[in-house]
Amino acid sequence: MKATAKAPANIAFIKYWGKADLPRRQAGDELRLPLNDSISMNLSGAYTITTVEFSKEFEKDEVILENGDFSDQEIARVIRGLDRIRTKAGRSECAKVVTKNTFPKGAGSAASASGFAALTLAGFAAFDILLTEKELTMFARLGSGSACRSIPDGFVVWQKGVDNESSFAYSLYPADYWDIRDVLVIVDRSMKKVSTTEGMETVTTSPHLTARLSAVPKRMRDIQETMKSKDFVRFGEITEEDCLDMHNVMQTQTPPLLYWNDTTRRIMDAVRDWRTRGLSVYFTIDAGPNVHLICEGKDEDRVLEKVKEQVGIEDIIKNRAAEGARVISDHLF
Ligand code: 2P0
Repeated sequence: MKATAKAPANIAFIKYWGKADLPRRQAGDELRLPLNDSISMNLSGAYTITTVEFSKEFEKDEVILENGDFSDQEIARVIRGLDRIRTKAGRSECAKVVTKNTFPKGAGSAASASGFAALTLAGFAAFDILLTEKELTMFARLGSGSACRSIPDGFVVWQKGVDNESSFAYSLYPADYWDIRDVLVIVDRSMKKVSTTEGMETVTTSPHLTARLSAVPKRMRDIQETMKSKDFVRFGEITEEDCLDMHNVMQTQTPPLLYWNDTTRRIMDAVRDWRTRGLSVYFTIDAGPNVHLICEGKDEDRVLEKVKEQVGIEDIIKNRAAEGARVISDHLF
């Protein structure tokens, strides 16, 4: 009873920040229903590969991260994910989970998204349980909200919904629909000090949250229009606008969440400067200092050339749009 899955990280153009079911979470029954819809693209160069093996021989669950360490809290969260899979499958075997990321965990590059998408897929596959894609997105969401967007292919919408069944993700377009690139610029590999789960708990302390939640529905409609017509400039503008809007909420929460560092700010300024010189590139930033440079395939080489001139860069991960999570056959472990 063993299976391996590969799942991509995803970058959101309209972002998820804040949960609607905080009282439930406090009661210990978190559904991770988001306050707003979001839209993302799976990343070809940033992914997680996870093997789950269930066996009667195992006396306890074991969770191993091959290239790093999990905290006790993170291991407990993975085990809660295994428990949900066991409950659905009507099984009780303990598991060995071995996982590996191609990118730094906790640095705002969505390791929990690819991680819980891969765990969900591998876990159900190990028990030979076939779920629909929609059901898989719901189970992945219970592990980490944004993980639901790493299950379907390409460009993905997460519909916020009002309960467990109505909050799921679906593919809007396949990966080859539009040649969008994400040049992920790592400016700090260390773990962020405040996790996204913790950070979202105080979202309602921001005086800007109400304005953000009123703006997002139109932004969701508008960005989907730009995707339909492949209007890259407008698409980039909306992406940047939503990123700044989300960070405005984060920065005005109590306590404030200040994720950017000097290099982040320098790259944001540089992007604006490159645009005035005719290079069509936009930035977006998650809950960390790393910068995602969004451009079309034809401009990627120029973007790479430009960004490599910047100081303070630790790594660059090139991404195209990717398919969603997949069960893969035997592998390295
Ligand atoms: C996003 N982020 O839409 C936004 C942008 C971070 C900033 O989804 O508590 O790790 O596990 O549901 O999914 C990160 O939030 O939070 C996230 P939990 P998650 O990509």
